[in-house]
Formats: sequence, C-alpha cells, structure tokens
Amino acid sequence: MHDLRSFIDTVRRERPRDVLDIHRTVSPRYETAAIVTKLEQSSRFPIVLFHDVDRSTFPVVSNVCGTQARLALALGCSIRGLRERYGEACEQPIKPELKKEGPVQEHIFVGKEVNLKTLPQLVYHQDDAPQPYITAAIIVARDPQTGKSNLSFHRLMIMNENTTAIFMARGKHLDRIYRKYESTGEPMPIAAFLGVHPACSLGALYTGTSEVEEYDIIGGLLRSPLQVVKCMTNQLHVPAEAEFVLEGFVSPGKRIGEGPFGEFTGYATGMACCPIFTVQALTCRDNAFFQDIVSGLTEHLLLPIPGMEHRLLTLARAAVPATTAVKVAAPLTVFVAIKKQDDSQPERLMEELLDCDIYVKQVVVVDADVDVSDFRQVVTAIALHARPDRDIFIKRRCLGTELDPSCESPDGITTKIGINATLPLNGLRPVNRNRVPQQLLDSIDVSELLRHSCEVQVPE
Ligand SMILES: Cc1cc2nc3c(=O)[nH]c(=O)nc-3n(C[C@H](O)[C@H](O)[C@H](O)COP(=O)(O)O)c2cc1C
Ligand SMILES: [Mn+2]
Repeated sequence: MHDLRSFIDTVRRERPRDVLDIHRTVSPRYETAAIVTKLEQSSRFPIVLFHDVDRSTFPVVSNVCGTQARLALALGCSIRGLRERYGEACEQPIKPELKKEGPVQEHIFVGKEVNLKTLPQLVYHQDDAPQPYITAAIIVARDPQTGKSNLSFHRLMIMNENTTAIFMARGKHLDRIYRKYESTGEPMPIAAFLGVHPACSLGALYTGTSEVEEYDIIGGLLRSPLQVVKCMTNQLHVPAEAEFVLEGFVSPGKRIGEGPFGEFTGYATGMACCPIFTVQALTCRDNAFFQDIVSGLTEHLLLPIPGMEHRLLTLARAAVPATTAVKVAAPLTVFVAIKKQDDSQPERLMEELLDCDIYVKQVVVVDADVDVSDFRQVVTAIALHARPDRDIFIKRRCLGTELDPSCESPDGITTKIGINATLPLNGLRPVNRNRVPQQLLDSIDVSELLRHSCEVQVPE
C-alpha cells in the first residue's frame, strides 16, 4: 500500500520522534503555519498532525516531506542516493493501474453538495490575501492534442463554496495545456488531489518533457504501478488512495486577482492574475486527512530538488560530458562542478542551465575538486578563481519567475547570471593548490601525537 496513512505509520515505526500529534484546538488562521514555523526555527522538522482544527471536521497533516531522511525512507534509498533513485525511476517508468473503485471515493459530494468551506480554511502569512489557501494540491490535466496526462502542484485560493483561483506559472506544462483549451474556447477539465505518499509528490515534480507522464515516474519511484481510479465527473484519473479529490474545470477567458501569497522564496510578490477553477465534485476517504505544506519552509524547498537535480545533471552532461556534480543550493540557484577539458566549457554549461528552467536564475560553475554541497567552498571558489570582468555572464530578457522579488514585471521576464569560478587551464601565472605529500600524511598517527594533550580544538 502506498498512501499517506501507511507512510505516516511507517514513520511512526521507523522514526517515532518524527511525528508530532497536536490534539488541542488550533486556529486555521496563522496558527498551524506558526507552529510548523516555530518548530523549524528550533531546528525541528516533524510531521505535524493537527487533530482538531477550528471550524473543520478534517484533521490537517503538515510537513510530511519536511526532511531528506523521510524522503529517503519513502523511496527506500539513502539521502545521498535520492537523486540517483529519481534517475532510475525516470529510466524505468511504470504505468499506473486503473481500478474500478478506491477509498478516495468513499464519500462523494456532487454539484450543490460541494462546499470548500468545510475544508480547513488555512491562512499562512500576515501579508497574504485574506482568503484561505490549499497548498498541497496536485493537479492532473490532459493535453487536448497529445492526450498525455500531466501532474504539477498549484496553489489554490478558495473564493467561495465551489470555486478557487489557480496559479499556473507561465510556460510550465499546465499553463501550456490551459492555453490550448483556451484557444478553442473550451474549459480545461482538471482534478486536484491531495493527501498522498511522498513518491506521488516527488513524481508530480518531474520537470522534463511533456511526453513523459508523471504518473509513470511515480510508478518508477514506487517500483510498482500507482493505483488510480476514474473521476466521478470527467475522464481524468486520480490516485485511488489519495485523501481528497476536487474535480472540475478551469474556464477559458476568465481571470481574477489572486494573492498576495508568501511563496517558496520567502516572499510574496503582490497580486497575480489567475484563471478560475470550478469544483463540480469533491470526494474523500473515511476520516480524511487534509494535507498541508507551509509555503517557504524547508519542505517546500526540498520537494522539487531530487527531480530538478536529476534533470539538470542530465542536461549538463549532455551539453558538457565532463560535468561531475549538480546542486540546487538555494531558491533559483544552481552550483555545478566540472572536470574541465577546455576553457569554453563553463560558458556552455551556463547557457544550457540558465535556459532550461524558469527556476534557474544563477549558475556557478566550479572545478571538480570543489564540493558543490559546501557553500563555503563554492563562495571561496568565486572569490579565488573568478575574475569579475571576465567570468561573469549576464543574460538579459530571460523567462524567469514572477515569484522572484527582484523581477519587476508580472510576465517573469528578468536577467540571469552565470559565474565561472573555475581556474583557467593555462593561466598566466602558475597556480597550485597547497599540498603536502600524501604518503607523509598517511603515516602520521594523530592519537599518538595528541596523547599528552588534554584538549581537542575545533576550528571556529
Ligand atoms: C508545494 C509546491 C507548490 C507549488 N505551487 C505551484 C503553483 O502554485 N503554481 C505553479 O505553476 N507551480 C507550482 N509549483 C511548482 C510545480 O509543481 C513544478 O514546477 C512542476 O514540476 C511543473 O511541472 P511540469 O514540468 O509538468 O510543468 C509548486 C511546487 C511545490 C513543491
Ligand atoms: Mn509535466
């Protein structure tokens, strides 16, 4: 079984300190977000189960994917193996299995019975829009031309009993699919599901070609087909064991003001202009858990990383086979290491990576002996290897994201930067890294040397 409940049970068994049950009544306005935020500020990242959220009968579960250790537990690999495991799933995708029925349809509300106000009405940050948000919804839609299905996360702003605004980043697959429907004046059927095993969340964040269906990546991640059922009111398929599904359509030609909403960057960037999702049916499991992701906290940043690093490493290696490592280090920031064979390679890498994704805005290229997961080493390489007049590349008028607070325009058009922090292969002056003979290092016994010293010193 690969659902949210079984995963929480596994975490309770394998990592009991990773689940925090909160039974007292909490407010959906800021308080659930505040508790997860405060825990994070205290370096604690548990799954938090809010059993009693004011004005809703549904419990809320937050921070399910808040640590790499839990993602690794979900995929049956090590933390360091996450990217590779993702790569294996992409190489061996597995089609979903269509079932006649599933627990996600244990309760069905159709038409006038739909009331989004029965869901937890979560409000996160004090400068956000007053309307509540659903943050952990994965949207499924089908391309009207290719028939391929697509999954991606989209924040939903609850407007009334049966409509939400839906934020779709420009150029991403759902936005492109929506524009195809819109160009023919048709509504786009969608379903939003939430409350899923982490493999579903990670698979939904596959960012490669639209030829690949994210459901198959989820199967690859699970090493078995994901079980899906057909929606009640349209032809789309949703995970049979999800906690909730909202079925409906996005109307053509209509937009409304949405937000502000504090995002993964840690900032809200004003109001967006978003299409409208009309909900025709709401289905859920018995005693359904409402899944939540507090935007801007670690969980939000961690989730896209395995998929993104797999794709960026694949693209980087195709452009420059000498690439040795890729790290998504911070929002919009990628570090890449290369065993350089000629001095034109770093620029080629930067071009490739800056172009490939709206969420890549700065790329730093370092030599292979720099550890890309160590900020200090990368910053040191920038200071010591790069010459600003020669090694900084500015790319103007690129498609980035309007969620970047430095981006002045709502179309996401911005400037990107690449920093070549590799040493030139044939510089004007000889440059060698400090080295002492390895043989000598190997022969020195530290405990023998320190036998008479009572203090162990750690450098600051
Ligand atoms: C928690 C979370 C929330 C997200 N919210 C949105 C959103 O509101 N709008 C959006 O366009 N992308 C959002 N994303 C990013 C997309 O899910 C991501 O870019 C996706 O991989 C795009 O898929 P595609 O390549 O099929 O277009 C979110 C990601 C996460 C992890
Ligand atoms: Mn896609």
